[in-house]
Amino acid sequence: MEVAVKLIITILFITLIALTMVFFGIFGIAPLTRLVNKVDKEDINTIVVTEEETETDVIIEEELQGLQEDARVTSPVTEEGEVVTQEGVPVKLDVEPGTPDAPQQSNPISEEALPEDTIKLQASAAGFSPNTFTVRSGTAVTLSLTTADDRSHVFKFNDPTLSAVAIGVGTSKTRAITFNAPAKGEYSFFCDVPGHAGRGETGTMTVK
Ligand SMILES: [Cu+2]
Repeated sequence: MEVAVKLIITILFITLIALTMVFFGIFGIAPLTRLVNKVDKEDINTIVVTEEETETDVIIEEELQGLQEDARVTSPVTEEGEVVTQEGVPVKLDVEPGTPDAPQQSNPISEEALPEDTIKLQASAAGFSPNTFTVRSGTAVTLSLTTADDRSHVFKFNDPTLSAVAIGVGTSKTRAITFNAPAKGEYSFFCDVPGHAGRGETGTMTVK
């Protein structure tokens, strides 16, 4: 009889220890371990992302240094086709040209270096050539302006919602700007050099 009681007590004792281990396993030590692991992984991810950005910065800088001084590019375009600032924020089209939120015009660039789908305009006393072009609403449009005479020219839209989209070029130079085409409609443009619009340097962009 005494032996049976001892056996039952031993079994109960072992069961208690086992239950305690399971309890701590579920609610105690194991979740803590998981939490620590999670924190570690997040830290690692943060570090990795930072390193990637640094590497990208270095690559971009090297690429810029490798390019000729006169081949500085326009504002970057995301994979989704949105034109953004250097900080990755979508550009604004109703701000002063050249301000940080505006799409940036390139430095003087050769026409051959421009993307294939660039809309290439020439400006001279004879006007813009072509003086009409059509783009699709929302798409990233690269527009270039080349002077075809010995004057400077400044491309601007009349619509204040596109005030940021402007290109100013000197003699025999080409510059480009990239922006997302606005809502469907017709947008007239002109040369902002005094006297130039009056002699016919005007045109229309159609957005479909
Ligand atoms: Cu002009």
